[in-house]
Amino acid sequence: MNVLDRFYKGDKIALSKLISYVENQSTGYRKLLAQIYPKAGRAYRVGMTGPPGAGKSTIVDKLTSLLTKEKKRVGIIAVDPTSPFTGGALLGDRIRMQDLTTRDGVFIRSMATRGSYGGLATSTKEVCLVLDAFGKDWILIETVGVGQVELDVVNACDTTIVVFVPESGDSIQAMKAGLMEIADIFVVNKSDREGAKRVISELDMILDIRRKKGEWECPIVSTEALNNKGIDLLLAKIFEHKKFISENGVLEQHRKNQIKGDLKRIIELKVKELLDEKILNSFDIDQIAERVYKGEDDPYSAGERVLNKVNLGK
Ligand SMILES: Nc1nc2c(ncn2[C@@H]2O[C@H](COP(=O)(O)OP(=O)(O)OP(=O)(O)O)[C@@H](O)[C@H]2O)c(=O)[nH]1
Ligand SMILES: [Mg+2]
Repeated sequence: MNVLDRFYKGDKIALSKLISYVENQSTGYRKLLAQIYPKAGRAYRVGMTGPPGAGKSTIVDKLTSLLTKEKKRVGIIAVDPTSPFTGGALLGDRIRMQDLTTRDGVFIRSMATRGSYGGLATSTKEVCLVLDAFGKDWILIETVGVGQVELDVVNACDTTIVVFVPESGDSIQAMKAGLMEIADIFVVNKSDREGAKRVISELDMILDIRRKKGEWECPIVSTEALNNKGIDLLLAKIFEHKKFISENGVLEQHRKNQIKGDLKRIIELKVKELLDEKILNSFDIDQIAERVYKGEDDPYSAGERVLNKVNLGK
């Protein structure tokens, strides 16, 4: 039996292999994605971001417990764009994804490498597609930090959760505007610590200005993930958001926008590959550069001429 057959039969090792294949962008990986694509489209994706050590993995773990109790199959992706060296100081106190769970129907994957094209956000999306085609009902994505890569990753999800801790108080005012806008649900974790109430009311004030009638009212959920408190309420809010966007067409529009973005990216990649191939094979780029250098040509006209001669269709 080949890997794909085993994948369709639910073999976890085959799933791992296909994920690595896609993650490494091995030859033919796009053909593989095209093959499994019709099987995907069912999974609901939840993205979670927030400062290092906020308790994201702990929350993901507890959420996964609740979901598996409902017989849901869960895929977890931990996206970590920081190098293990710079993140080293935090590692000691960090819940490792691999330790989290060996429950039935749960699959965990960490990702840190970026593919040669499209970056980490694209690779994450493609790994999601594989998990989706494998039959996962839910995909939970955790990203460390709140930079651009993390924003891109969670933006591709259906429900986005931003996690804070009581210590975040000072930084909330200065928080990147982008982060406020992408959040569907805010979590203030480690509510057992001092300052949680203050952070919640600060957030509430900021959100109040933003709230509009008829739109999703971004809730703030207070949790103590370590003690499993508030996680049931968080899951209830996720379900509420899922229902809200499913019924008012936002989910459909979001998925269509994602498809448009994917299409553009796939075409861009193909054009770039073809261009590289054609220019390298059919034009003496060194000679053109030489002529430009000598003042016999200019790069704009030369570029135009090259483009006119390249037939990308073939
Ligand atoms: N006091 C307290 N500690 C918590 C709570 N939730 C998680 N922690 C602890 O906070 C530390 C970090 O938790 P993680 O779940 O690894 O946090 P993370 O956000 O995934 O961390 P990174 O992936 O490194 O960014 C661990 O020691 C947890 O046990 C909580 O509700 N209260
Ligand atoms: Mg973590």
